[in-house]
Amino acid sequence: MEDLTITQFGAPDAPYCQQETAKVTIIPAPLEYSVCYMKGTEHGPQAILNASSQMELYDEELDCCPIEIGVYTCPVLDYNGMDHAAALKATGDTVREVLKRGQVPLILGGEHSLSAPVIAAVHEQYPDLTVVHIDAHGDLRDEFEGTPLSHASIERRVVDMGIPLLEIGIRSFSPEEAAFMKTQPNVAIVWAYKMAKGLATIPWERLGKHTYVTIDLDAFDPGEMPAVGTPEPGGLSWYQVLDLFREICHRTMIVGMDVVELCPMPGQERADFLAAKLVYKMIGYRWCDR
Ligand SMILES: [Mn+2]
Repeated sequence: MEDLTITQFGAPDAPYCQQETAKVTIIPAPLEYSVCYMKGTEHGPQAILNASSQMELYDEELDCCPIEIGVYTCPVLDYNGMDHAAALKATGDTVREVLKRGQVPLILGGEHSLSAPVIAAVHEQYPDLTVVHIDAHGDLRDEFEGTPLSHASIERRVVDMGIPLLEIGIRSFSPEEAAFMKTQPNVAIVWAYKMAKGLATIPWERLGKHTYVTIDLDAFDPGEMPAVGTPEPGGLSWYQVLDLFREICHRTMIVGMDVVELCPMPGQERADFLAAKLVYKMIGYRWCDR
């Protein structure tokens, strides 16, 4: 198990993992610079790839094999010798190459700060972009622990870019974020406690034609997803997140996405498997849901 190094998501046979014919390019991004509590998210992308090799490739809900749309996985990004800013820039540049090929980027994290340069690159191509952020945390601080590049500031950078933002599953929010949010008509928040009580209305009308979806795995309840750096009680369930993602697919065109903050832990391999299967369900809903 420990020596396993899967390089193609789902470990499919050719031709389903070829770069030229793929519809989606998976970018494994082992970024870890500003993690504040539990370290290890740099091992997240490889753990997802490894777990993906154990998945069944048939989707019983969609009655097809989503891998057949063409899912290319590029080599794991190498941040050796780079500082945080350089690593973020390299991540954004990789996304630009993927977009140039007409493919949708799907990034495996790695810490959440990677979403900012990725979203910036997608936004260059789709100026009408909306971001949907599924997370326990608001991530709206102007800076955190002295850096505006922090994982805890990623959505503030999105707001800075002038991109409308819809946050779902939130249950950890600072006073600064609460005050900021109330001044931002372009930011909508769906609180986890309201979802748990069946009282949440999701303002889907805020989505435009093109959408970027970022999923921080700590959005899930820690009972289902224990392997994250900053767990929060009262999270979303597996089927809740799948339903949210499917609804987004029905309402808009997803042109970029990421799954971030997996922090693999010995004895909690179920978390790696959840992340891998989530990525596969996202691909299925995005391309195969007719
Ligand atoms: Mn989070």
